[in-house]
Amino acid sequence: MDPRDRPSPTAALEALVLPAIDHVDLVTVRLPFVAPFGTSVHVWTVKDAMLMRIESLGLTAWSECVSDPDPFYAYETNTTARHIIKDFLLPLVEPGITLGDLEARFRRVRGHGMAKATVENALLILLADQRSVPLHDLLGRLARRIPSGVSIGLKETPQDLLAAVERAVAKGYHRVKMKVRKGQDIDWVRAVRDRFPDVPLMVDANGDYTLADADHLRQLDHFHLTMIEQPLSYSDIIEHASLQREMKTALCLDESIHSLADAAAAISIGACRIINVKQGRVGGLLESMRIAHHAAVLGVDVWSGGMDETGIGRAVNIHLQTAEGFTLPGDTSETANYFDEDIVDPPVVLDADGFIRVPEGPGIGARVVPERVLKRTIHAERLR
Ligand code: OSB
Ligand code: MG
Repeated sequence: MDPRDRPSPTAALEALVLPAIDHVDLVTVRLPFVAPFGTSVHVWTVKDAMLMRIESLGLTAWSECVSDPDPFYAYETNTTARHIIKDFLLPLVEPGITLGDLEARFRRVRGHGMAKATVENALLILLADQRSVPLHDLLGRLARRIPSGVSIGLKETPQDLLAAVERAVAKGYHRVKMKVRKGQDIDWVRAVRDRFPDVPLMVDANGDYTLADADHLRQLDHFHLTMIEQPLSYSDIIEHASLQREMKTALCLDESIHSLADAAAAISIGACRIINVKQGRVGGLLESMRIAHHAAVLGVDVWSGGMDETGIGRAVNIHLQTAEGFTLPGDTSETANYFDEDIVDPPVVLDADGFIRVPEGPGIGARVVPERVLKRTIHAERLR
């Protein structure tokens, strides 16, 4: 069946009517990571998370912008997101219009998906709170257990890497992702494979290679990896199709995918066999559901990425994974993997089988603890 003939997974959401809003604040918190997190591009030692707080008729909803202070994962930063939210997106939010209307208004603003998702998530969470239903319920989905996955950053030594994989396997994570970069790849993957022959394993290069490295990358075909995430440039799709034709291992796109149109193009030219959906990167939950639905129709696997979020963004990613099409474990790990003390309670934990429970309370289903937010705040601004 032509994907366009299937019922839209977001029609009911597009019809939701926006409530009146009394106040909007942007609050940036700084949380130390339990250990530095390194990709081929940058090493982060703290999480500077820009949060949106909206107040409406006595209820308060929080969302999280997944940008960093720097442009080392995506072009958006906390500063650009603040600018776009404040000067272009928030003025378009009007009570009485539908979420679909709002999306149409947002479309005039080109790009800046993380900024758009921050606003859309805050509104969806508020709407869920107002109905006293969990976010996944508002999305029209049933609670289910979410499989877990962990993303292990670049380590100083292979021993450190093996120790981290050991901990993940002992915890019961359903799959392990390890970051790689040019020169810190084949031997490191081999070391992990020799020690853990059966663990579902994948690598993420965050765009560190070029097509000239194709022969080198082909060596990864020997390690039965579930996928290689974003081997080539953050902005490329077409060269990934060339590389995919030369490799047995499935390629997965992360940075390159900003919309349903990108995902559809990538799938149709064979640039990847798997897609990492980060709700922030693609502009929100509705576009995420459209991508996952489109992929499901075509039999392409999708999983939810992460941006080492606080409990707010982490909860949003968990609720999203109840949607149709999320077929593989995502980068959804325990809070303790990142923070000793989050701003949200309770923390995300794995059950004995390595699954994560989808919260059943209203909204994100976890409490944002005001004192912890206050203690960690490095910037705050009232927008409305
Ligand atoms: O490429 O998926 C990525 C974190 C920050 C920026 C980019 C990425 C990541 C991760 C960690 O891999 C995902 C997580 O555990 O939240
Ligand atoms: Mg990635």
